[in-house]
Amino acid sequence: MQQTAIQEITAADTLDALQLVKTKYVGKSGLVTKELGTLGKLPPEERKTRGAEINVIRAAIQAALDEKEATLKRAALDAKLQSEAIDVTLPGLGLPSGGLHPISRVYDDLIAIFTRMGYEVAEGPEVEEEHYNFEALNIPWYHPARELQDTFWLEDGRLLRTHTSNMQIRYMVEHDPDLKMVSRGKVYRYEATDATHEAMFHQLEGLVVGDGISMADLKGTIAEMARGLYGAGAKVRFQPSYYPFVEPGADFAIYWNNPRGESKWLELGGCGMVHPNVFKAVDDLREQAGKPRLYEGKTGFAFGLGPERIAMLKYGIPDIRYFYANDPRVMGQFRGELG
Ligand code: FA5
Repeated sequence: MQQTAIQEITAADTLDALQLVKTKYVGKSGLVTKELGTLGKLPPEERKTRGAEINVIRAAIQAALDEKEATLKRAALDAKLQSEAIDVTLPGLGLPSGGLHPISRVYDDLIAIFTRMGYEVAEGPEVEEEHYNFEALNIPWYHPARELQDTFWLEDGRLLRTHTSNMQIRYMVEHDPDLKMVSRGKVYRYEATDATHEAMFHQLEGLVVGDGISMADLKGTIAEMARGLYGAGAKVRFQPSYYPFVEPGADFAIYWNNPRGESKWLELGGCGMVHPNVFKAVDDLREQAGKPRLYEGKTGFAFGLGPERIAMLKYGIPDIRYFYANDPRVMGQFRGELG
């Protein structure tokens, strides 16, 4: 029995297997234990020698078990340390990382340029009252300009703002002149989409109000923005245009060589000198809110532009709809710092 037990102990290659052998021989109802239990039936003279014999066998088996257990435990510990060891020569694991959307990148560039020039950054609602989107901006209900910006209406009479110019009004109602403000955000128009038009897009609005502000200040500001975006060689172009909330009004374009060697005039947005009717509408709203009328007689300029146009040219994206289609083949190119 001792021999088979030792063989089985040697063969046991896991702690579990060893435990089975242990139970089989020296457990409570193991073979050796049972053998000891038979001693009581033997005559007293045999009992002593037989007992001593069995104890020797039991001690040998127990010693073999203990030794094997220690060996197996050491092996298990070694394996564990081995698996936890750090191999500094292994190549690192690539972690998937997100990235900023190209529109966010362009916005960040623009905001940085304007905060450097001392502008405050404001944010306002996308669901807007008709008054702030149209009336206060000198666009009464019968005005044909409303058709230039086809509108998503809500059942409660409010609308999805068609431009960020609502922020001109909201900001002037809240803040006393003089001021310099930029505001970014989503705008919505009920129009058919194509490569350069989306129903949801973004705008950056700018507003400066003070005394003796002139068209020259406006042109200088747009030129400074262009240089901030595209470097010292950037050129800007203004063409007369009509927006009810400015007089005179203009569209502006920037001439730029992009990284792919394309140079072109990029029609970016509209601008102009704040219309006196806008200041009057602001003072009316301020008066209703118990605030002093501080705007009539002031001068100011405003502009609004589309960052999608900048991003399309900067990153060589041929169709505005790619920005919002969530196609990983497109947006996957804007991971990390790339771009
Ligand atoms: C306006 O929205 C005026 N609020 C801009 C303004 C502000 C004028 C302050 C004067 C003073 P307009 O509709 O032209 O203007 O839009 C301005 C810019 O938004 C456009 O030049 C273009 O860059 C972008 N834009 C207009 N419609 C879309 C569209 N459907 N998809 C993408 N970009 C558009």
